[in-house]
Amino acid sequence: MTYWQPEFELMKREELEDLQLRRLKSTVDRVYKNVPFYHSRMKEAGVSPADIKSLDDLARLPTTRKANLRENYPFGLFAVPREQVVRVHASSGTTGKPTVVGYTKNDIETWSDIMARDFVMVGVHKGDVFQNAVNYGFFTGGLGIHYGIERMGAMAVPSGVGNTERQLEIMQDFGTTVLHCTPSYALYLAETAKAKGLVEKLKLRIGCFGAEPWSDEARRDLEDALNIKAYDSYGLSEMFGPGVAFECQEQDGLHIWEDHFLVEILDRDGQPCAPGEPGELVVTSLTKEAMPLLRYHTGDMSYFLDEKCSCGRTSRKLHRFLGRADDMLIVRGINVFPSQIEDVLVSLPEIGNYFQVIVDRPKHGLDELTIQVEMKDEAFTGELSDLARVQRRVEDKLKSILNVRSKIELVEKGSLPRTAGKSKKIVDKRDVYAKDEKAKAGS
Ligand code: DLL
Repeated sequence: MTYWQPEFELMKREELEDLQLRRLKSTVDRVYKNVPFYHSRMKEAGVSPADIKSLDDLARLPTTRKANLRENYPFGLFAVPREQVVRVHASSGTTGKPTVVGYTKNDIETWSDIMARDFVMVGVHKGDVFQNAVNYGFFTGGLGIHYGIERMGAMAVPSGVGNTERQLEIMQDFGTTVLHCTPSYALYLAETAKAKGLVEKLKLRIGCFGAEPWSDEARRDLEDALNIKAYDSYGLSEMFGPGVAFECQEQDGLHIWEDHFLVEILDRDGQPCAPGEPGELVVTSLTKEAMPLLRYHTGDMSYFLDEKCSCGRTSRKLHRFLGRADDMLIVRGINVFPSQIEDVLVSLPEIGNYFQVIVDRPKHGLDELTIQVEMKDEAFTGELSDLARVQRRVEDKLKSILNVRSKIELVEKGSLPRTAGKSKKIVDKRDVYAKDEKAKAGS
């Protein structure tokens, strides 16, 4: 077994907790002194840096949410003078002002080591040709992954986003062995490679996929289609970017790097969830310099897997993400996670990997859940009665899992939108109505 930083990856629990406490104290001290937002929030909560005596005192600290980043746009949460910030990344800002995150030189070093740790963990070697097929801009998946590849010594191929034909050409010409992109783009690449009869010409061994939720079945499809082992990669810009949690070769949960991140799983009321109970991942950064965050609500739902991992790493593992707390649909009062829908769809042999969930509320009516799904070519017999049978089968299976009826619309393969970035699987038309009503009320 190879490790990038065995001194941290294999650290005994007591040593790790000592380290976490030291780092937590230092982080709290720095934000109290240097970030007016945290200074006033801590004063309001009646807690000072001297009160942090054990890891349990974490619960006394104020929490941070995405809205707080927006309110402090662009640099208001920096804990170091602006001159020490050597890079920024930003979110796209589709839901308001973009949120900006900053990095010192040390932050870039720390992040590169975290990424290198992840890649070595899944078996990437120095000689590997590593194609990074994501956006190299404000998105952290471009430069974040890139620096990690260079740090551990494989060859970085910054192919960037889109242009699928060219991506596949590069893969063949350069002999790409490791691919990083979003899982939805990987599925599209796989589909295109198969259609062009290119799969045999590829040398891929490993796929690292993340930045959006995906399922175990999608993993199996990708592994079969591309002859690779596929690993789940989780991260968020507010905590550097990619690399926060990553699967090891056991492919059974994501190791979260607890020497850098102090993690909690909390329920809706902000109370810790019982082991195995899903809740929201809340993270405190322990080593970030430019923009440390206390108890950041990620909005991502998961739970701790508390068994020891046979890879030897001692950090706790998280179950594959179930979706976002705010993605959770409430349809006729029932909580529905898009990941539950995906799990059902991908388990049916007739159904392909693309789907879109549309939630609508007819005037004065009940919520309606419509799911457009692409059928696999081989499942098309041309007989209408066969289509109706598949449709019923999917509807029944979904009803038994979700406890709410949905309408299935079977669509032709290739007709749902493909994207090279994060895919949009949910269209909630009810929001539009809400806005219309607000607009009407205001006029
Ligand atoms: O998506 C960082 C990243 C880049 C992660 C490349 C992995 C690979 P943001 O754009 O800030 O950062 O989006 C973060 O994406 O809060 C999750 O909701 C979602 N997300 C990221 N990875 C996963 C994953 C990057 N493996 C947001 N499974 C997070 C499920 C994920 N959701």
